[in-house]
Amino acid sequence: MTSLRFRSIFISDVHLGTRDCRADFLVDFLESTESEFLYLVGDIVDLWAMRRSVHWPPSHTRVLQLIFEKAQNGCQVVYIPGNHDEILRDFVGTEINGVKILRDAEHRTNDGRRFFVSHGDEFDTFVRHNGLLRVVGDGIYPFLLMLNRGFNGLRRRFGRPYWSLASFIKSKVGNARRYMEKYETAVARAAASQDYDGHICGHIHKAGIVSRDGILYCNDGDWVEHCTALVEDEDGRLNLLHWADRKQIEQVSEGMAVEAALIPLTA
Ligand SMILES: [Mn+2]
Repeated sequence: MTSLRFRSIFISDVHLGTRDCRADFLVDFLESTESEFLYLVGDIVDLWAMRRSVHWPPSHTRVLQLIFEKAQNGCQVVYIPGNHDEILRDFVGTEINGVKILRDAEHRTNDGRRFFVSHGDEFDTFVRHNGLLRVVGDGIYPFLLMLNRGFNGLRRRFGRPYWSLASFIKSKVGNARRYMEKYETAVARAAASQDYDGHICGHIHKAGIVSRDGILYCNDGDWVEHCTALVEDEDGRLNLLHWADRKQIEQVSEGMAVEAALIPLTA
């Protein structure tokens, strides 16, 4: 298998242990890529959802195996717990099979820029009382994801590639869009106040690379709806990869509009 090489890979919001996790795509992604750094930017194992019910097919074990294999083979793997795996925050500062657990991290790109890396749930307080959070809280989001599963099952039957219905609906809801913008602004402001060139996070399940007042806001997306990863090439450039369908890998580069990252893949 040909391997795609990157300097760094950032993924988050995998939600292993739940039915919505697209572990099949992630296994393919991890097997097809190599990197010097791998950042797991939170909500990798959904320990929170697993308290109610556990869905753990072999592909979920395979994801963890591949991560540990990468660490054993010299890749620097950092695990930053999010709000769905916050129990792991008790283990910050320790190392498990070569995987370092950190509360947050600083990543220096190969062109010398400094990025703050964190899951991003700490910014919820800036954007509280908004539509999307209520939607998430009221359980409509899991319902959207369930709808998404059925919809993509149908698409597969008709030979169409994966496409996120949940994301499409969210992008059409004004409240959700305003929430995303507020979130991006809060993240960028925090990075600016600490003299970072940018901030890399996840949490809101919307991948994007946007420049806000000279600060680069990067969100690596998720592996329940979009199957996206943020990658750094050898020149230090950051790109967004869509891995929803191997044949239709979409790449969005720095500087492109954030909405471009979410153009649905069409057959
Ligand atoms: Mn989260």
